[in-house]
Formats: sequence, C-alpha cells, structure tokens
Amino acid sequence: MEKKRFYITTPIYYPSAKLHIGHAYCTTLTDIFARYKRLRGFECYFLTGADEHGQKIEKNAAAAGKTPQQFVDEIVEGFYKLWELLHISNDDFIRTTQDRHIKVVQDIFSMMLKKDDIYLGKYKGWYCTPCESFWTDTQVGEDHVCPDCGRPVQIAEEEAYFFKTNKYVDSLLKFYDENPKFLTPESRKNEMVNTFIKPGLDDLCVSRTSFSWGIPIRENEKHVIYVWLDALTNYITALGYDSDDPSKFEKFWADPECEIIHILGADITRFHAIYWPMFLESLGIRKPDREFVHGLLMMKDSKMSKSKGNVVDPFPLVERYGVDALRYYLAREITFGQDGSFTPEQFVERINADLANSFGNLLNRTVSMINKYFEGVVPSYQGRVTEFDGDLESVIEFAIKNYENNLDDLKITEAITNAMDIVYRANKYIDETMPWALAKDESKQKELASVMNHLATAIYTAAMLLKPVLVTASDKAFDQLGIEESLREYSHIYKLDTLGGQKVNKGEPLFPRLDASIEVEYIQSLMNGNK
Ligand code: ME8
Repeated sequence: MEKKRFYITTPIYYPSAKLHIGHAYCTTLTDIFARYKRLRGFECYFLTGADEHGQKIEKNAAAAGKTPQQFVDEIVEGFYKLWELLHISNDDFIRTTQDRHIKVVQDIFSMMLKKDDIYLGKYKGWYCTPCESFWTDTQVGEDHVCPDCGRPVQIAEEEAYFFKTNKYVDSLLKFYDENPKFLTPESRKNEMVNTFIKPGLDDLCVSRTSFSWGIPIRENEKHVIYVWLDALTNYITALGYDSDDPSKFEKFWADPECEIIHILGADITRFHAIYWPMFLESLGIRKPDREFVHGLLMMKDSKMSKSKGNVVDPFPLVERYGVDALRYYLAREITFGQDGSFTPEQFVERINADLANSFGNLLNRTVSMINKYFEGVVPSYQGRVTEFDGDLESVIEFAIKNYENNLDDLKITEAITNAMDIVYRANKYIDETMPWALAKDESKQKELASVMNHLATAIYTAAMLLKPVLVTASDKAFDQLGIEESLREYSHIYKLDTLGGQKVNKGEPLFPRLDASIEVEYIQSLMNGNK
C-alpha cells in the first residue's frame, strides 16, 4: 500500500565555508520532491541543517580568529539566507550544536557503550582532515592520498572508542537483499558491497581526543564524539527521538506508515549506507526506506568543493536570472543520480531554449491570441475539433502519467522532460493548426476556439507539473491565464473542460531571452572571482 506520509532529509552541511551550487543542487532537488509530494496530498516533514563539529571547523575558526561557535553562527546565517533565496520549504533546520541534539547524541553513545557495541581501543591510521575520515593503507595507496578528495592524508594515532561494525555486517547485507530500493542508483550498492564490505570492514572510530570542538562523551570527558556518529543521528534527534516530546519521531520515523527518504551526495554514501543502518540497528530502530545518491557537480574534471575553492556561488546567479531559472537548470540539466558539470554556456542555453523560447513564448503567444480573437476569455472545451486535438490530448495525458511515475521514483530530471513534452507539443500544435489563418475564415471559428482552449489546457497542465520546480513562474503563468485560485490544486489537473470562461491577463514575459555572449561572459567572471 502506498504510504501517505513521508520524511525527507538532505545531508547536514559543514559550516566550514560558504555553501556553493553543489549544496544548492542537493537541497533544491530535495525541495522539488517534497513540494511534489505535498501537491499530491502527502503529509511531509522536510529536514535540512548544519553539521557544526569537527577538526576542520575548529581549524578554520582559529584561522579566522573566532571561537568555533561564533564562526559557525556566522556561516549558518548564510545557509538560512540561501535556503530562503531558493524558496526551500524545509519544516525544520537542525544544528548539531543545539541542546536538543547534544544531549541525545550523548545518550545514544551511552546506550551503545552499555550494549557493548562500542569499546575503548587505540587508533593508528591515515586521516583526511578536510573529509574528516580515517582510511586504511590500501585505501590511501602508495601516494598516501584520500580516496574521496585526492588530497594528502596524515598519520593519526590516539586512544579512541570504536563501533563494532562486524557485529552488524551480515544483517546489513541481508537488509540490502530484502530491500532492493534502499540504496539507489543500483551502482552505488554494488560499490558499497564490493569496495568496502567484501574486503572486510574495520571497526569504526567514533571518538577523538586530538581536538575538542565536539560533543563530549559523558563517561570519559577527554573524548569528543567523532563527527559521523554525531552527524548521522541528526535525522532522529531533529524529530525528538529520546526526548521529552517524541511525537514527531513516532509519527515520521517509528511509524512504518511513514516513508523515510535520505537524499545525499556520492561523497558520503559509505557513511549513510553502511554505518547509519548499523547504528539504527544497534539502537533497535527501523532503517530508512530509501537512500538516493545524487551525483556531484564538477569543475573541469574535479569535484567542486568548499575546501578546494573551485566553486560557483548561487547568490549572484539567482539575483540576475531569478530563482526559477536556477532551480530549473539544476533539476533539468544534471540528471538526478549522475555526475554533471556546471558550465555558463549550458546554463544560458538551457534557460533560453526551455524557459524563454518554449515555455514563456508559448504562454505569451497563447495569451495574445486569446486576447485578440476571443476578447481575453478562454473558449470552452469543444471536443476534438481539429485533426490535431486528439494527439495533443493524448500527449498531455501520457505526460502526466509518466511524470507521476517518474517523480514517485525520484526520477526528477525525467519528470521535467515529461512536463516539457507538453510544451514542445503545444508549440508544434500552433504551427500545425495555424490559428492566424483560422481567424481569417468565418467558417472556422469553432476550430479556432478549440485551438485556444487546448493551448490554455496544455499550458495550465505544464505549469502545474512544473510547479515544484518553478516556484514563482508557475503561479505567474496561472495569473496570466486567469486561473482562479480553486483550480490551482493538483487534483484539477487534466479535466479538459476546466478552463472555459477564465479571463486572461497579458503580463510581462516570464523568461526574457538572454543574450548568450553577454551572459556567458558575466557568469565566467563570477567563476573567476572577478565580481
Ligand atoms: O559531508 N556537487 O557535509 P558537506 C553536488 N557534514 N553536491 C555537492 C557537491 C558537489 N560538488 N559538494 C557538496 C558533509 N555537495 C557532512 C554530511 S550528513 C549526516 C553529514 C552536497 O558540507 C552533496 O549532497 O561536505 C554532498 O553529499 C554534501 O553536499 C556534502 O556536504
């Protein structure tokens, strides 16, 4: 049975530096999915946040001459601003420095210690400070570089607590087998099993003594909890697990009727797909239904990252091109689940081709024609009058079905192409039916009315399907088509006789065409740090 409630999360990002377009990508796509589910009548809880502890943040704060708390407070302000700018509809924002999180992480550590899932030992190994990850000899290879980010690693030795991973390996593999949708795309699961689990997992280091910016372990205060046990548990501490008010935890996690989905980037799959299910099993709590791993945005073959500094800042892009353009570009251009790269040329081309020339232009032409030929009132549905009406109707019907199937399965990019198929078909329908010629022929008025009604329906449907992506433009399209408030609910989609009698309002073009050479140069200058 389909679950009617769901909980969706993004990773909690490190406030070690300003966020870049890669973080905007993950949060925007998660937001698109949350908005879609809400449109479809689901009760949704959407969480994002900040992962504020660790050596990297301690170092960066010291370098900036600030306390770690001051440092993260300032950077997290920027997170809030970015999510507001991008119209992110999260229900909560967790910070790992909040009391609601700290106390529970300490309890969780104590529970695991009591259960003998955690023990005190000694750690000697390779450590990558920017990634906050320990690695084995084999993993760092002869060059002694981090397998994730490619930077040099250092030897670290210290007394540390360890989580007994081997106690939970068999059950994890069984869980993978029984839940084929748990970790997707499928290639990610193969990578986990073949690269990490089969060669043998080391116990996981869960505490550090060489820095102090972390949650202290109650039983042994010279240790702080190692970032991943602190970080991953945010997904349940935010819901009030083990607190005075566990009602959200009961509703959005413990209840099997709630679907739980984590969205994350390929760089942190190992922690989410291997250790997180183990931690949950240790605590006797159910595992999430799905972990969807999205690809990474690259800059000239290397991962865009805060610590490398090769990043694109989303703020000036939204300021110049609008929130819808950036959201659309991210969701449409980079197939969700695959790596992609940001290039100014593709950015401008995508906005011009899809939003200005296809969607915006279709709306503009249709509203002008309804004004000109029908005094601004959408004619009522006449049935299939021209020889092209039937085909347009089936394209619309088929697109809705595909869109829903794709989005339900997190295939966001594919779902957008389904919505755009309606737009492309409708533009072609104008060329086929030639309304300007029909208008000149007294005997063709019924055909002309049918064409205008079909065009209005096509735009209405496409704007509805794109609503989770185009958070302002879909409503502006509805305004121009004169769609009354009650018809802006998804449940009205594809009733052919919905729009007759609506009064259109001509407005500004939704997406003015960009001058490619000027805009490419502008974006390049942002990337070179000249602005
Ligand atoms: O790893 N392309 O935080 P983080 C696409 N705090 N997405 C990218 C990206 C890129 N170039 N760079 C980052 C952490 N991301 C931990 C997470 S969760 C319990 C703890 C996105 O600030 C992507 O989603 O390094 C990636 O997984 C995440 O940001 C890592 O953010």
